[in-house]
Amino acid sequence: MNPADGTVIAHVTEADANLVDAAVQAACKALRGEWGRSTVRERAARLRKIADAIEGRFDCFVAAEVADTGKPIALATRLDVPRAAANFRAFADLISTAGLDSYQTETADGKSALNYAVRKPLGVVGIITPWNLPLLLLTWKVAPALACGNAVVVKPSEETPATATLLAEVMQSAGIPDGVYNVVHGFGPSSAGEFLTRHPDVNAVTFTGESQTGAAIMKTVASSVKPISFELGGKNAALVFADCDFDEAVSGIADAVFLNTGQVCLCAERVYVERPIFGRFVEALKLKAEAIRIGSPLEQGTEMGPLISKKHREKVLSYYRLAREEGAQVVTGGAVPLLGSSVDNGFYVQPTIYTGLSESARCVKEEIFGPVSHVAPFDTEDEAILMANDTKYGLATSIWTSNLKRGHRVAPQMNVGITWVNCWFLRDLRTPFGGVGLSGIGREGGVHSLNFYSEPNNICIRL
Ligand code: NAD
Ligand code: 6OH
Repeated sequence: MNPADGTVIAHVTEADANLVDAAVQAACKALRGEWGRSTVRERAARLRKIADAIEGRFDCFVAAEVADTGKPIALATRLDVPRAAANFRAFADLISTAGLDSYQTETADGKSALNYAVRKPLGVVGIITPWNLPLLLLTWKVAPALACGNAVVVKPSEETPATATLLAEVMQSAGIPDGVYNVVHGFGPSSAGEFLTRHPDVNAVTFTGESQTGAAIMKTVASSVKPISFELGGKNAALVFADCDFDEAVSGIADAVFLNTGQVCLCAERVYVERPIFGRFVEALKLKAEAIRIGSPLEQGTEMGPLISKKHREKVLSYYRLAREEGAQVVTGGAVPLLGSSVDNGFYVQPTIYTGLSESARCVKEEIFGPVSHVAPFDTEDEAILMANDTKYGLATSIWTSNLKRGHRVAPQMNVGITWVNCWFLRDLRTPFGGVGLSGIGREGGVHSLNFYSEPNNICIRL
């Protein structure tokens, strides 16, 4: 369904257990063939070809992503599709230069042994991804999995099946052997997602999505003790100190709250502002929110599209109602915009800012995943740190200050996987990415991805 106008754009076949099994068997067969014997150099070259082929069909990928998600064409052009190509190039580079441990070992008899580890693929990796950044998050896992020599079966979100399918065409054109990249479509429970995680020949599962879904997948994979990597939800804080560069902080926070209609796991749904600038900051953020151009994703000037689905809009609107019940002051938004065009049938909501909630309010504790944030004042650095950390999630924080010492002092005290100082969602693909608590298990990115998607085999030779 097109979230921008509620029309059906395509039908997708739901994979049953037999079709999932066929995909897994195709992957097993590929591992026994040419792909299983491939060298690092060959795989790196193929990954670069995939990146080139994505760029060769750039407009197709943008169109598919925009149709599936309703995100503005400018955003898919700037973020999603370039990152997909970058993911393949990054892991082509990383696998080409990655080393592993080696130790010369002295033995009791005065002789020695040589230990060295080699990197082996896991085998068949099941990859399950969400709808918010469908191609970006899928390729973030497919690229390192292929770099390490695995075969994959991917199950994209039922909301956003198109780009994973287009990627299969790209794989063929880039010379990836049949069976190395397989796509199955469908839902999660009692459908393709569960069949994939349950499959005995799937050697590892990597998942990005909701924390609750992560818990369900963990139960399913427990009986076969599969390695897992989970990138889950967030209820991320931003700390704005009075000594920040004010305009830079307002723009940065507006981005951190509203990008992709607030549907980025890293988005800041809790903003804490030092009291001397609180009033001025809230006013400036309100002006930013009200200036966002909401509209058809196909128009170049559009800055905010709809939410992903009717169901998700109902969830976000239920939090907009709950915020009022919990005693919030509505600074701006809180409703459905009326745009006076065909997009009024789409799943839009207004960018929304609240103040005045208690720190124990559900709207301050639970992930909403929409273009909404609560802004609260703080008086001391210690108080700000305590409030930021008072959550069961732990994905990302951003800190806004011109005091470099403060930035260094506060950043390591954040109970999260990623802290940005004077920026947000600034990515270097070599860095560890992931969360603590309800936000995930494990890290992907750089060598951390290589370590998840491969198994070291230590070889010890008596000299
Ligand atoms: P979701 O958990 O509902 O679905 C994600 C995927 O899991 C889909 O493909 C779905 O079909 C599948 N799935 C659902 N139940 C399953 C089951 N029982 N077994 C196997 N597969 C199952 O998540 P969503 O609504 O698509 O995405 C939004 C959520 O993802 C938010 O919570 C967001 O914070 C999180 N997210 C996290 C990150 C991160 O890097 N930490 C990145 C993006 C999104
Ligand atoms: C979540 O919605 C965004 C995740 C981003 C990444 O995983 C990334 O690598 O940038």
